[in-house]
Amino acid sequence: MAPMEPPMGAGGNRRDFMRNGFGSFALVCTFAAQSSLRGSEVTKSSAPATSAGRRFQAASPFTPFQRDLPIPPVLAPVSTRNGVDVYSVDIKDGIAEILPGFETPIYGYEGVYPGPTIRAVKGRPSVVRQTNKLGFDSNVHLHGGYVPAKHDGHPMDVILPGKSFDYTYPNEQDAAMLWYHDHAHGRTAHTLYYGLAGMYLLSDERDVELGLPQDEYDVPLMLADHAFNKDGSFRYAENVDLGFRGDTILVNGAVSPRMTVQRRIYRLRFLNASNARSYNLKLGNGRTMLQVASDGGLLEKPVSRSTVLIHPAERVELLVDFRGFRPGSEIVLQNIDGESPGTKSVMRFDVESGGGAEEFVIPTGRMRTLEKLPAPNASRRWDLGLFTQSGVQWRIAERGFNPDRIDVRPRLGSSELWQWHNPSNRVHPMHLHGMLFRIVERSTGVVHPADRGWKDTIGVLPGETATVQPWFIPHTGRYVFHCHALEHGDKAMMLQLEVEK
Ligand SMILES: [Cu+2]
Repeated sequence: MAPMEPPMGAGGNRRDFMRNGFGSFALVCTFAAQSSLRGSEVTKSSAPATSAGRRFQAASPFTPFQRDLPIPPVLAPVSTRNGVDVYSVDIKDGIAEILPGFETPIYGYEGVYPGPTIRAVKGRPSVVRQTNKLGFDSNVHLHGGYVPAKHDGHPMDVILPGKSFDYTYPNEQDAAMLWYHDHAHGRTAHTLYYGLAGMYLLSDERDVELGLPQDEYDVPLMLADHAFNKDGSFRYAENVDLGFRGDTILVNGAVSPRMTVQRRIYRLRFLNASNARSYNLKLGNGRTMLQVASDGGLLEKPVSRSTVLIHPAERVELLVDFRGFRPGSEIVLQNIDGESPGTKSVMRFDVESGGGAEEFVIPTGRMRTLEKLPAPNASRRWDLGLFTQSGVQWRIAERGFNPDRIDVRPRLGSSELWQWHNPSNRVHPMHLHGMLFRIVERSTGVVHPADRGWKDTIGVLPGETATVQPWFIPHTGRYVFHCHALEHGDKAMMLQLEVEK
């Protein structure tokens, strides 16, 4: 394996990274008071003494709800050949303006953060030519996709600097909110944190038949927690046990933004692209939201929810009906598990007057019939644990990742029962590549109706034993399954399976 490059965007060096990464700039909130802001929006004279007070002073770059929600650009195909859409993406350094007046160096697909959204249609394959213009190995994993092993972005299948790879995506599965991100082994905590993530929205005619909101009323939302250095660059400090925790929530790359909404129904598609933080989402007034989809697409029936827990790498799609709100209402979406003002405010919806005729509907009956799985023909238990004999590492069934070892060889078309046993005090969002599973049982209680659809990631809670049933379709070959707390996955919490004919 190539030596690890320092995980810096443009303009950084290893020494700066080490200093900033491991120093004790305890509270980024102090940033506003000390900053040398180019646009000088910050006035520090009347700053209150506490960091929380500073954060909520108007006009700090960390003040929530100051920026309109950005929507990542939709990638246009460079060509269409025989019904296949061909895209071209450069993986490269870029600069994002996340804090007004500051430049934040990133790694980005097409140099932007979040990466451009790819909109694909079921039955219509796409080819994405990814060119690695970074100085170190990269690759691309389509998370949640039924993708041939060669195109899955296995951690050892990398694109060398200066090279390209054509990822072919069949798009044969039902509509779902997928996402794409770097998966080069050992550095995903750095590369995702520094920006290598984008959304991949696969649609089919069922969305239209059901009358679900479309176009501007169908909104992709990428959540990620970050922290900042005084120069506006991302601050990262490695913590292999806890995983990274930032003190600021970004939605589509903006600090707790606001979104103007009409008095209509919206489909809000949340992706948790954070390294290791889980969110517990709640609308400010406790109004219920209707969950229509999870990782693997539509649920059988919509599920009414007042809070929604979303772990790293999971997706949750909610319908929110703003017709019941008065014009001028400001509705905050909170993360009730946040530990500080900056990690509690996710975003705000500002309801406009007017609204017009609603052309979308809220489904009330069955949206989808989930396929029946074959009876399981094996049962396995995977213990999730910390290993501290040679530095801090994580283990699955007392094993760390070894690319030369296949840990399980299921047969194509079969299914098994996999029991995740988590005696540790961390959440482990366990993810299976290239395939989907169903949640069968949780020791902490019944399986929530919203968790009964197709899944590719399950947040296994501290002390919990969760049983899932993967279905090993539709491709043979070598894949991985791992913890999606990125610091855990990088530090060996990953095993390999090979699906055999
Ligand atoms: Cu983990």
